[in-house]
Amino acid sequence: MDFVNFKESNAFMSGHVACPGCVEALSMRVILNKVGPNAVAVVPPSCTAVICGPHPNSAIGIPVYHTSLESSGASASGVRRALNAQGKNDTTVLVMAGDGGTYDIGFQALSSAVERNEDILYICFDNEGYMNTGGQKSASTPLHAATGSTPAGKVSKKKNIIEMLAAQEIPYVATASPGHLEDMANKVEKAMAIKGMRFIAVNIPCLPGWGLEDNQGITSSRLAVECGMFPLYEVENGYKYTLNWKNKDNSVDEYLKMQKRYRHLTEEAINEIQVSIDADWERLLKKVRASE
Ligand SMILES: Cc1ncc(C[n+]2csc(CCOP(=O)(O)OP(=O)(O)O)c2C)c(N)n1
Ligand code: SF4
Ligand SMILES: [Mg+2]
Repeated sequence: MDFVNFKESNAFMSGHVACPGCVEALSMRVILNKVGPNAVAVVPPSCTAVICGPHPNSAIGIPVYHTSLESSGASASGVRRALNAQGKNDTTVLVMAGDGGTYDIGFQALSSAVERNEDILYICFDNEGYMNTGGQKSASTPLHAATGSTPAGKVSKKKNIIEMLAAQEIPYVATASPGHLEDMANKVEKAMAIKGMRFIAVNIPCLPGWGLEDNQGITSSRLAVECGMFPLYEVENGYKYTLNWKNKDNSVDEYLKMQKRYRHLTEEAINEIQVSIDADWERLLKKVRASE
């Protein structure tokens, strides 16, 4: 069992309105406790915004700027500069956004902020769809997953935002999982020690959106890592790749079977997913070896 090395500081409070069992709430607790009180959050519309809740009843212990879905990267850049102008260069600017607000609608503002190497810690809670609006597909939705707007299954692959940001030579980009909380806490700590743009995508199995039981969030996120659907890795300055979970040991079968969004799959479709995951894993291994 993972031991999470942080001191509880009431950065995230009980009484929030996440779905019971949601591992995004658990992840927020770990991340906010690691970031600490000297921070300002920038949050676009998303489950995160709902979980944070409105002032003065916010569930999180730092100020929150609720921005628009398009503009987290730009809003956070403005907050950063305003803080710097006040001499508060050591205050963390923490974006917490969903995949729709990151891979799709907010991508232009994010990509610009990365290009300017703004001093921002950007967390993307990646539940692979527009979940607080009822579960529509995003660019992050994986191949063949059924969503409200792709009821027969998505016809394209999940967009690989990690590689896109690595191509921009971002100082730090990583993936994290609520099934590996110590690794998540370590990554936040590492990112906090780096200046410039940092990005962590956190895999969030969405209970209603993926068709999971309330107690299956952690198991699903662990299986995602173990079967290679969501590899745990980091890329520093665009070239130094580190794999944090090396033992890809499961086929995708068990992972897919837990989720109602995949219940329509044929054997052929499952095989297509397996082939695609295996090929992505091999490509990732080559990059890891090349940077050793
Ligand atoms: C430009 C724009 N389009 C649509 C919306 C409506 N909207 C609010 S939240 C949301 C879903 C966001 O999805 P994601 O970023 O993945 O967050 P999640 O709800 O999954 O946590 C949408 C479509 C909006 N606020 N702004
Ligand atoms: S809709 Fe999904 S991601 Fe959002 S709070 Fe509920 S379980 Fe969590
Ligand atoms: Mg989402």
